[in-house]
Amino acid sequence: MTANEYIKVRFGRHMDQCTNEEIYIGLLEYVKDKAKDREIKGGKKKLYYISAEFLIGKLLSNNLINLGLYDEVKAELEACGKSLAEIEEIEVEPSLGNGGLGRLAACFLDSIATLGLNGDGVGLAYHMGLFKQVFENNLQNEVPNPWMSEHSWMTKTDKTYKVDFGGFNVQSRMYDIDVTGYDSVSTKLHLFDVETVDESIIKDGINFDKGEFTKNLTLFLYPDDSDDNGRLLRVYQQYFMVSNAAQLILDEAVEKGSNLYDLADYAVIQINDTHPSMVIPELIRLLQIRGLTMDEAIDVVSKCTAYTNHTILAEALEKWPIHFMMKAVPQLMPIIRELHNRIAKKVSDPDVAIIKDDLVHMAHMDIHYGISINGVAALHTEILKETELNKFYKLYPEKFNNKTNGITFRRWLLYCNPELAKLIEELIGPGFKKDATELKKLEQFMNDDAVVQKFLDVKNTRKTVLKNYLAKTQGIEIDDNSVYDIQIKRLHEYKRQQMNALYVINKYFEIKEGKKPARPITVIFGAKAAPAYVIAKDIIHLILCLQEIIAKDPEVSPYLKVVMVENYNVTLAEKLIPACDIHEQISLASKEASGTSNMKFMLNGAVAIGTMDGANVEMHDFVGDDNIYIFGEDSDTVIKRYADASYVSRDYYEKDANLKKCVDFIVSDKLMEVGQKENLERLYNELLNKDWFMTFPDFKDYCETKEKAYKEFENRTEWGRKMIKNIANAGFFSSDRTIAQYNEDIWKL
Ligand code: B1N
Repeated sequence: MTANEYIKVRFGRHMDQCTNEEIYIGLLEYVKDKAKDREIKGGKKKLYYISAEFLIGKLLSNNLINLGLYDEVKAELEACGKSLAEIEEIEVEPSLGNGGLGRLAACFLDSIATLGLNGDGVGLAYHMGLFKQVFENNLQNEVPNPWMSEHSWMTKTDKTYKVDFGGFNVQSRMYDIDVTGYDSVSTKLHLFDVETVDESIIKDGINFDKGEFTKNLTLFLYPDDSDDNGRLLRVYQQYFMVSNAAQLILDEAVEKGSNLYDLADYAVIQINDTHPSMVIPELIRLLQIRGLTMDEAIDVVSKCTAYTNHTILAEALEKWPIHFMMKAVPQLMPIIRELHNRIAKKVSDPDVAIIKDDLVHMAHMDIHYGISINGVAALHTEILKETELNKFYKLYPEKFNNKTNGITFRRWLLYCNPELAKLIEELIGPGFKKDATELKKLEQFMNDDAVVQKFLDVKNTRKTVLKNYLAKTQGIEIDDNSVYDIQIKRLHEYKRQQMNALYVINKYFEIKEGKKPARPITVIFGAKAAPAYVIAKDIIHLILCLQEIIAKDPEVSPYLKVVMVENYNVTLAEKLIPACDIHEQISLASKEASGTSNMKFMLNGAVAIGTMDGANVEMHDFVGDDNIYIFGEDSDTVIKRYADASYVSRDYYEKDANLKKCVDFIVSDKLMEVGQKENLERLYNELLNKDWFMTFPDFKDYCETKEKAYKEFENRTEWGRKMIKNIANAGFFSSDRTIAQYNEDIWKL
């Protein structure tokens, strides 16, 4: 049955007689039906990828592509005067993640299904997900982001579990989303929810009544990226997630014939950051209930779990106060104490203890009682081994391994940049769609100026698409002849959006002084700040104020434009990334574990300006000095600076007149005209008295390197060669490669 026929049966009318809403619902049901016919991957041993976040993005087009129906449906729609792009706009993006960690989990599921591995995702069905960002008076506000509706990709199952908390229990329900592999089999994303959740307790933005956990358990996703607010509800959410996961895992293993002593032959669990760490004591507890001794249960579970670390920021390494645990999950504490005592008997060093100063160190438990610990980029894993987790590395060198992150090329090339995918296919054939390393073949065209021009043409097409999209959806006008310089990621001081903002100020002064850029520059930001992260919100305020004063200044606005897109999400990323010329990867060296937008931009022919941090280091290895703009201090220097506490930001400010002028502008009368004194002064003081992420030492190099990039951008053919070099070398960053490595080294499915 074609989509058209399906819709006719469903609504009793031909597609061209249906509203876009009806067509969306029809297509959703059509795709769900088609997905049902797909083989579901089976097998004895199964991977459970447990994650508090799955930032899956919109699924209609993704599923159409993966099921091989995209061209057909698009043509059917066009034949009756409808456009798939318009239908897509009806779908609400589920915001079940904060940023890179959640999006990574979604890319991984796509690759697990595509590679035909027997593995499912397990997480939570947050009713509101991450907040929606709205700007008002140049400030970020947060409002709820409901996404669940009668017609959704989630299917209600009849699986329910009882989950016990201190003093009460809840009944869960499992909902499934099909994960359609590309031209392959399907797997499932299982999201758990509680039926007693009550959306009506939300009042005034994203505030809600904290009283009853049965009403708020799965209401919101914690809005912190690489940060932690240490709140009690999070413990409840995490335990709810892992207790369901553990019950599901044991059920499925037993169903397949496990006697539970051999659980490791049936299940391997990837713990995505420490958020699911309680699965270890929970499984031990459940195995004891099912008849194993403590010794046996610990032995079994220790063979089943593997942990991925995503950050070295100390504030994000979860440590739960014992009194939280005693309140929320008292049944786990005796087990955690036992796990602690067993280690303490063998190793006396308190730095590797599971319980220290009345805090439970979740990562420590994962490392002692798991088969593997991995970092997410080569540099990050080295830092874990040599510095952050060095004592653990000395205990268990064989457990440490690196798995450099990756992205799914289905969403981040085939779907979001069809013009580029088509050009690549014309040049090297379709093989790259299944084997990303084939992109390397593009290098043979780097000296063919006619081909280079085609890549430049595709970029220009995408720049115009973005221009039109921003005009339509956000009322923002940009010049598609300008250079698009883009920084999109969560707002965090270590990612240094404030340094990019200082650069904008620097450029503003240059233009005022008569030094005009060869071509207009459009600096685009997209970022949400955690609602409680005061300085991050101040940085957003600064950027929005700069946007306003520059737009209003006729001397500057023809040459420089600042744009902060509202509510940056996956859907916007899909529009921004293909259109980008220069992407900002400017975190303080050692702080960004990997980064994944860097890979998406590279694949879409943008050139990075970045520090030697995270996966930038590996990107640089692939493309060489001429095809990426590297600047700033390296991670060794930074780590030493922290170790000897020698950094004084004010010294740089006093010595560098240009830096001083830019920093002082933050509290100038000009900015106060459109901004809030309190916010701007707080940010200014933070930079002058602390600047914990060391923007000042890198500022001069950053400005000079950007000038170099803008200058080289003007040699269009040479720039086109850089674009091709980046695309050709992006193959390594396919999540298919990453997942194959996880399977080879850890999961062994
Ligand atoms: O995980 C990504 C990396 O590419 C990024 O470099 C890294 O910053 C990101 C607590 C986190 N690390 N830690 C988090 C998210 C939510 C939360 O509540 C921490 N996110 C990252 C994928 O590896």
